[in-house]
Amino acid sequence: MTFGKVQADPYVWPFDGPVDPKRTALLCIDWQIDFCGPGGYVDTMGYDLSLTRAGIEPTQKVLDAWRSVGGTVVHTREGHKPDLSDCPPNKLWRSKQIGAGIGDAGPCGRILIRGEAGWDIIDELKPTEGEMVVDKPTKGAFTTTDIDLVLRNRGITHLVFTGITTDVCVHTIMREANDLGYECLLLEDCTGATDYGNYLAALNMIKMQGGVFGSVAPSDHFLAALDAAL
Ligand code: C5J
Repeated sequence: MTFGKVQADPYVWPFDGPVDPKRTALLCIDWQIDFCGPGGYVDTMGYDLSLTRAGIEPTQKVLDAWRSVGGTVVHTREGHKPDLSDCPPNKLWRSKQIGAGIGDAGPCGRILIRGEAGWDIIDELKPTEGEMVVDKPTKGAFTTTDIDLVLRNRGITHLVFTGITTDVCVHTIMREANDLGYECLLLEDCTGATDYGNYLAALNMIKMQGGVFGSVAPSDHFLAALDAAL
């Protein structure tokens, strides 16, 4: 039966019944200027911003629909303390190698530092009052924040992923969540990577072994399932 379920690849999602907005959270991962805005971290590294910006519009549509049904929304932000005490020396060193040192001054303030302009979430996808915002100094979120505790307290068992970058923070968080038993879906047009080949590979990796990390679908399939489920 697919009523209220998402036509996804490699399996119709979720595995256990129609989409249930009470048990499902929409994740908006690292939609920050540093990852998709002019003058941010990704831009300073010289990557093509159109790749990480590609998912903004589809994510806005999903976010609007999800908010209208009162679903839980969780935003994450990657960033470090101003004194860099939570930045591992190897992460800092590598960022300097590529010319975008964490904590260095850039057009959007200090790169990847909490409170700076570049660390902010882009206007198009700004959190609204009451939405959860998770700050993490890491690619993942489950080992360094209270996200798991908060989701479990709300009875959340299913996660729908949007965000950037597909192959780094999105994948890391999806893998963490999947290991903890969350039923995960990635919306393929609501994400992007700094390299198109890596984006495609990241989608493909999820689909291996019958959905080793969950399932993947276009956002309009999710919206159709949501309509049907309601
Ligand atoms: C990266 C992220 N790519 N949000 N962070 O360093 O994917």
